Amino acid sequence: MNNQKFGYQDDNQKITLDFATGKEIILNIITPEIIEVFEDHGCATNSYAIEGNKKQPTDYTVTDCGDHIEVQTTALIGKVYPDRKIDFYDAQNHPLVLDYRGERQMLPTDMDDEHRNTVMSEGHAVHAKATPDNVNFEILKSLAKDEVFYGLGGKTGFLNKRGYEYDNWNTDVPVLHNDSQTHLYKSIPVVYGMKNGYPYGLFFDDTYKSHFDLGKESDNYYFYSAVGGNVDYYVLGGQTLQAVVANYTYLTGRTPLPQKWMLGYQQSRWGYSISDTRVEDIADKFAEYDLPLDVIHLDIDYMRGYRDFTWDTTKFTDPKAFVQKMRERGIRLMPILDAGVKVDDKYDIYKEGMAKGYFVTNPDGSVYIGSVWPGDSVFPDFGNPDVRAWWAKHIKFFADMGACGIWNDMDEPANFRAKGQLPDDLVFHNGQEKTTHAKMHNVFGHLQSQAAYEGMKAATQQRPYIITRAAYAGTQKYSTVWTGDNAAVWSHLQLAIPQLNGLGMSGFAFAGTDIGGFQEDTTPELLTRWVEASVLVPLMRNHSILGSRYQEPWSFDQQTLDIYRKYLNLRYRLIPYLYDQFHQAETSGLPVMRPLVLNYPQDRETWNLNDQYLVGDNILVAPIVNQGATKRMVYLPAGEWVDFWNNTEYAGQRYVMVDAPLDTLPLFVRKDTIIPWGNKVMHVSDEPEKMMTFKVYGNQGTYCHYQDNGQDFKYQQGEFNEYVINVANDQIEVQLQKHDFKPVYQHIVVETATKHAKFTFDSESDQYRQVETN
Ligand code: MIG
Repeated sequence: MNNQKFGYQDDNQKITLDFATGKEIILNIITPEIIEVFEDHGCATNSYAIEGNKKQPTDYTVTDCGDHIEVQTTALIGKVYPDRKIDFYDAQNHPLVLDYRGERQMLPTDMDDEHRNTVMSEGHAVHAKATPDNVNFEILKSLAKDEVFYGLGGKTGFLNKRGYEYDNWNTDVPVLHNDSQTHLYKSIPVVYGMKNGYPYGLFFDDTYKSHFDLGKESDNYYFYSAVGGNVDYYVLGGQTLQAVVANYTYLTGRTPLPQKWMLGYQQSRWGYSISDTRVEDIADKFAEYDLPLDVIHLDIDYMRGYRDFTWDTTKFTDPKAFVQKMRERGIRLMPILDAGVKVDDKYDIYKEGMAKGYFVTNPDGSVYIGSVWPGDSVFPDFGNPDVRAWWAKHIKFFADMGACGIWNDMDEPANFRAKGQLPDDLVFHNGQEKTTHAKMHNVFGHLQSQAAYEGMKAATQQRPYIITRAAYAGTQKYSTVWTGDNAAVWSHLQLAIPQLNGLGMSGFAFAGTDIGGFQEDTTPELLTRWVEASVLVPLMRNHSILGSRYQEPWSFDQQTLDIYRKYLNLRYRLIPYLYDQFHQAETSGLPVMRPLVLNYPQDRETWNLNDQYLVGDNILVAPIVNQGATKRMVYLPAGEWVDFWNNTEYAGQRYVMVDAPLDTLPLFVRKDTIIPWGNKVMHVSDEPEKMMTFKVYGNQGTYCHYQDNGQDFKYQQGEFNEYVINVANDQIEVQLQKHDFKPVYQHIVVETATKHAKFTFDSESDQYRQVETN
C-alpha cells in the first residue's frame, strides 16, 4: 500500500508530490506566472481549451522547508503541506489562492420533502443544491473580506460575481435570462479574483458539468466542484489584472484578427430568409433610408426542410446568383447552421453520416434520435476528428455559394426531447476513445465551430467568420459569439454590458448581443438606447424572433430612424479604431471591449461598475440603460477625459453628471489621445481606403495605426502597414513606420482643436509630405 511519506520528485518543471494518504498531486510549471495543479481521477487528460505545448523553460526552485514544500518561480510561490493543502502567493508573498482549512457549511434550509412538493405544486422552481455527495470533487479556497470575482464568460448578473453561484453546463435558455439563472449557453470555467487588491486567475480545465460558488454559501470560502474529470486547474499570476488575463489567453488562445467588414453593422431576423425577395427588400430599405450595412443573416428558413447544407430553391431561385448579386451591392449573407441533422433516407448528409457511423449513439450502439427543427434528428459526434473533417469538408457548400460565414445555433446541443438535453450516457468520441455525452457536452459547440472554422479557412483562404451560441474555454480561436436569446426588456440592455465585459475578460474579444432584444416587442426608446450602447460593441447585430414587433431602424418614427442612422455612421467612422484594437488584442490577449476594472484595478470605484465600458484604453462608453433617463452619472477614472460631443474636459477619478437626451450616448475620449476617423461609407469596402483622418483629443498624442488587406492571412507574414501619428508642441508628424502592404493612404488628415493638417503620400521617399495646414 501507499507507505510513502510526504515528499516530492522534481522532473523538469513537473513536481510530483507524495502524501501519507491519498493520491499524488502534480504541480506543472508552465511559465513563471502559470502553475497547473493536477490530481488524477482516472479520466482522459487531453484539453480542448489548450492547444499545443504551452510550457516554457522556466527557472524555479523546490525547497523542503520541513513543515511544507515550497515551489517558487519569479512570480509565484506554491506552498504544499502534508495535509494536501496548497497555498499560492505572489513573489512578494501576498496571498492569492489558499486552500480553505475547514468544512463546507451548507446554507440552512427550512424545507422538508412535503414542503418541497407544496412549493413545486404552484410552479416555483426548487433548485437542487450542490452537495458534496453529488459531485466528483470539491475544491474550497479561502475568501478574503473584500475579494471580488470576474470572468466566467457570459453568465447572468453583474460584473462582480462575488456572492453568486454558477453552473457550467451549456444550455438553451429560451426564457428570460435573469440573475437567478446559474447557466446559459456557454461554459468558460475561468474566474479572476483580487484578494486584498492582488490579482490572480483560476482556470478549471474540465468539460464535465461543474459548479462555482463565489461566496454565496459563505463569506469564508468559495468553491468549485465537478461531476467528473480530473482535478486540473491553472493558477494564473501576473503583476496586474491585465497580465493575469493575458496569461489566460496565452493558455487558451487569442481572438484572431477578423476581416474588417465583420466589424460592420449587421441586420438579422428570424423570418427574413423565407425568400430572396424578402432579403432583398431589407437591403433595399437600408439603401433607401441611407443606412450603412455589411451583413444580413439568414435564419433557418432558407434551408430545405431545415436540412443542414441545403438551400431551398423554391424560396431562393438561384441562391448562388442571389448571394453574388447582394455581394455586388456590398452586402454579405450569413447562413445559420444547426447541430441536429434530419433523419431522412433520401438526404445525403444523413446517409453519409449513418454509413460512416458519425452520429452519436445510445449505449446499445443504436443511433440516438432526438428532435430539433427538422423533426427527428441525429447529432454529429464532433469529438471524433474524422467527423470534424467531414463536417469541415461540407462547409465548402457555403463557401462555394459565396456565403460570408457560418452562424452555428442550437449547438449546446439543444434537443426538443429529454428535457432539452441529450441523455448523459450517449456515446461520443474523445479523439479515438469512446466516452459519454457527460464529458463532451460542453465542448460540442466548440468542436462544431472549430470544424466550421477549418472548413471555411480551407475553402476560402480568408479569415473565417463563425458565430456560435455555445462555447467552451478556447472557442475564441475559432468563433465569435453572441449571448443567445435575450429579450426586448430594459434589464437585458443592462445585462448586455457585464455579459460582454465578462466574455471579453474570458478571452472572447469578439462578441455581441442581439440589439433591440431577440424575444418580446421592443420599443423605440429601448431600440434607440440599445444601438447607442452597442456603437463600439465588437459584434454589432440587430436580431429578433419571428412574430415579435419589427425592429428594423425604420420600424418606428422618423426620430428613431435618424438616431439609429447617426450611430451607424458613428460606428463606421470608428471601425478603423476598432480594427486597430483587434490587431492589438491578437498580440496582447486583452479584450477590445472591457470593464474599467481591467485598466484601473487599484481604483475601487471600478470594482462594481456595471454600466460602463472601455474600448481599448482610450474610449469610455457610458450608455443610458434606463427608460426615461436623460441624464446619468458617469465614473471617469484617473486622468483627464474629453466629452466626445462637445470637447468639455473633465478631471477623472470622480463621478460627473452628464446630459443624455435621447439622441446622445455619453461618450468620452481620454485627453491627449489620437483616434483614427474613417470615411463615411455604406459598407466596408474590399478596396483599400484612399484616405484616413486622425482626430486629436486634447493637445498632443501619439498613435500607431495598423492597415492590411482586411481579409486573409497575409498579415501573418508581415504584409501590413503601420502609421505613426505624432502631435506635440503644435508639431504634427505622420510617419509610415512599416510599409509591407502595398496600398497606402494617398491622403492623411490630422485634425486638432485648432488645426487641420493635410498630408500626401510621396512614393519616392515612401513617406508623407504635409501639403497644407489651416
Ligand atoms: O429559438 O433559428 O438563438 O438567434 O433566431 C430557436 C431560430 C432557435 C435560436 C437562436 C436565434 C435564432 C433561432 N434559434
